[in-house]
Amino acid sequence: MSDEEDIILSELNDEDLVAQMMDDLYDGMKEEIEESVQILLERGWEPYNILTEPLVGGMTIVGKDFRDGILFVPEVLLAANAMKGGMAILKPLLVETGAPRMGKMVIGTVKGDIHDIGKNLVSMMMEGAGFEVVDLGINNDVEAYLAALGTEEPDILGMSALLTTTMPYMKVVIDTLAEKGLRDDYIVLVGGAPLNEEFGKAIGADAYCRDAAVAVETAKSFVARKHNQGVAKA
Ligand code: B1M
Repeated sequence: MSDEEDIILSELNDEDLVAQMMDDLYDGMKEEIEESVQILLERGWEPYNILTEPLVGGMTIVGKDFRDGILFVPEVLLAANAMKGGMAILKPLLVETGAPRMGKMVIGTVKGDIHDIGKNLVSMMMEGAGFEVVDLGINNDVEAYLAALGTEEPDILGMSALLTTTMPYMKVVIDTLAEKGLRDDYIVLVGGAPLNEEFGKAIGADAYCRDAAVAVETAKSFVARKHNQGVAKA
């Protein structure tokens, strides 16, 4: 029997359990991740801290080894699957906060891009903060965004891109909104690992959001500003 098989997750202290979860995420061990998430919840951990420390922290390590050619797509897919297992347990806890209704957001990953973990995390945190979220999924072209904006009439359009090759597509969407005279109808927030503030400004977004927590804070402040402007005009 290997050392791995001897580990009883519930007997590890918090620090060792978090380290073990990062290893398990790396190895794509979904059931172990789910069990560990439950253990941390039972120990009184805040769902947000479970998301950010072992899960997002573990995925950062996966990302580095993926970049360096130590991990390949199949392994990263397994890690992503394990992460999603943990996120599924946390989602209802993040969403059921009883927060007052804040506004509505349509969000999707842009055309050519199938990364959805970060976007899903943003959706969960936004819902937890009281926003209604319509998630368009991955690989959205400009027509898909426009159609959803038309039917859903949100306050916010959120776009996610994880590839340097797909992030320019955000500008295509924003330019199309401008051409149709719709740009000022929405707060446009963008995010994803390769973006930065400068890029957000350059493409004409209202703001770049570094992570899900920043997305929530940014959305809240823009929506409050929009409402105040509405009151001022009335
Ligand atoms: Co891919 N991948 N991947 N990948 N992948 C990256 C992005 C990469 C940086 C890895 C690396 O080389 N280090 C690299 C991109 C390099 C570049 O463009 N410069 C890369 C590559 C190259 C690729 C492929 C091209 C590999 C290949 O096929 N040869 C391929 C592309 C497929 C495609 O999209 N067309 C590919 C495929 C995949 C998998 C399918 C295996 C898998 C995705 C599974 C899935 O998402 N369901 C995958 C994964 C998992 C990653 C890494 C390892 C992890 C991404 C992730 O989930 N992070 C990633 C490495 C990395 O980013 N370090 C990598 C965790 C997540 C919580 O963070 O997504 O950054 P993140 O989201 C954050 C913030 O960015 C922000 O908030 C989130 C939460 O805090 N945010 C927003 C994100 N979206 C937002 C939207 C907002 C606001 C904030 O709107 C308002």
